[in-house]
Amino acid sequence: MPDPTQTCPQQLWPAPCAARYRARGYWRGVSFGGWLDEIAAAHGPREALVAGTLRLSYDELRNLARAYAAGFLGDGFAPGDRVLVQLPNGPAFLPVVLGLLYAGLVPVYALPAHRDREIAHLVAGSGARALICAESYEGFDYRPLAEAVRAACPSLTRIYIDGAPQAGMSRLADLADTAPLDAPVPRDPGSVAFLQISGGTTGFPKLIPRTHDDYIYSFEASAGICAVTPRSVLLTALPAAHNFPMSSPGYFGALSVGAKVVMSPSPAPGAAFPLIAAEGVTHTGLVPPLALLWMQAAKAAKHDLNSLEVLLVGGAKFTPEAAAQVRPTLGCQLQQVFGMAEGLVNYTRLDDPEEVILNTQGRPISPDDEILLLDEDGAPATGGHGVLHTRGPYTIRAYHNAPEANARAFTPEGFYCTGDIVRLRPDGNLEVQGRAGDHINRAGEKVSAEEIEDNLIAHEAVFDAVVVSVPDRFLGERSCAFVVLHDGAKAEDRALKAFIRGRGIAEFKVPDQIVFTDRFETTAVGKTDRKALRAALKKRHFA
Ligand code: J2J
Repeated sequence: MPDPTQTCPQQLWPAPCAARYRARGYWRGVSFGGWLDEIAAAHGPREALVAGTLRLSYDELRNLARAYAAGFLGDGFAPGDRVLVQLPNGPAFLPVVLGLLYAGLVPVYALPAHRDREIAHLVAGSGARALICAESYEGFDYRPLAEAVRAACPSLTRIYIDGAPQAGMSRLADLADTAPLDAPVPRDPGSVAFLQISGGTTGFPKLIPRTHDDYIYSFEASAGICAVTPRSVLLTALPAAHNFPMSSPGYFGALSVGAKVVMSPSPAPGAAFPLIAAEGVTHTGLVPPLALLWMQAAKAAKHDLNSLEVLLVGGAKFTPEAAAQVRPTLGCQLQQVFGMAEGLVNYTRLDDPEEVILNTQGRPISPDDEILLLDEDGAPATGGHGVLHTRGPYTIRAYHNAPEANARAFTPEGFYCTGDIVRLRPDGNLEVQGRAGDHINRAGEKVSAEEIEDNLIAHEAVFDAVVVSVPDRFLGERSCAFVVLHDGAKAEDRALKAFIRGRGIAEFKVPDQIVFTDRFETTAVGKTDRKALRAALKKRHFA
């Protein structure tokens, strides 16, 4: 087992690439700590963050982050230590994350929806020494989860609770009372700033190491492409730990130009619309199912949404028909975004012809983003469509601590295999056409078929299980599990779902539908080829 605290050499860009990215000005050589000082110096008294009743200027945001930074260091953490952050879109999220980065600590992001099995996996994979979570959110008490993870993971010594801690845990807010750190803890801008989670096609989520240099480039360039200016107001509606609301252009992109960031506790229209009206929100990002919901809700909305200028939609395919409804219903411009936490992000440009904005997922951020289309056997694709492979100044070269996944997901030349089947149009824009991999894109959350299968097979009555994605009018895709029981065994749909929940995984991974079947016709498709089996089952039942 590789050491979870070490960076593997494959993670680093080859020296000539790194030199080019620096020479071209993509990598500015600034760490997140330095970046926070830069934005505070440039925009000090301007409003930076609105979250619940908290309102902070850039100066105040930096001071609070500096206090957290001093607090973490005072608790004995050393630069480079990893800290798991599982916080909802509330007042604590940004000051805490910026505090960690200022102290040279490495956040490991998790979603509020994750449960103990996933959190333990992320802690073990990163060697995290501390865990930060809310006391409760959406009716779930995170403290027993944190304690269970600590019991399972020897690296984890400290638990910070945003709210009331249990015995043996610390109160997060106490850290904010520490005398602020004067200057950021120096970090190599080429080093890993944080670990992001991948949607994952196989097994558990993998950890994505993003460096200061590459990430700051991606969101600063995104802010320009999305026309975020100091007078912009960006609403963070999607879960803040996701790469999309973080960096496309995200709250980091907004802060980089002196705009105001508003955190919405939920992406539901009931929470977001009043904030749009009250704060004059100009930009936000949504996954397609939420965009559909907002367009529906806007027809009867009591709130004034006139301030909205740009709606970014991505994370899953937005149909041209739905795309055409954005301006008539929400009165703002659509910007499609096709990105991934591993790096590459494509945008339609705001001055593109309507046809491009409605029908494509745009083109890359950087002139140095390389696009390679291969067929499913790895040969150069013909006819302008194939599986998208990419490398460039903000796309990782390897996952953290995952040699087997790396062997599958990266070519020897360092291209990341996205698993997305795309068409590259002559005008340079990409159209996402499907996926080569086996995951379910459930309302933008990527769920690995294999991970659900493994959880189902753990049930004593289950002999075998195969999970496929099924088109869903609202979610885009939903999961359907085909289950074969052991001879004579009995299990019901509801009991199996409850079993999966009880194993400590996020609710969005519980199969939406379970179909019991006698056996899989493995002979027809080859015994071990689960990919072919998935395709055959899907075709037979849902074609
Ligand atoms: C079709 N599929 C899409 C799109 C992502 C910005 C926006 C999204 C993500 C994201 C992100 C799609 N049409 N417009 O990180 O910075 C699918 C593809 C892709 C996978 C990545 C960002 N936009 N997808 O969704 O890491 O299959 O990032 O490979 O969660 O989502 O998922 P994720």
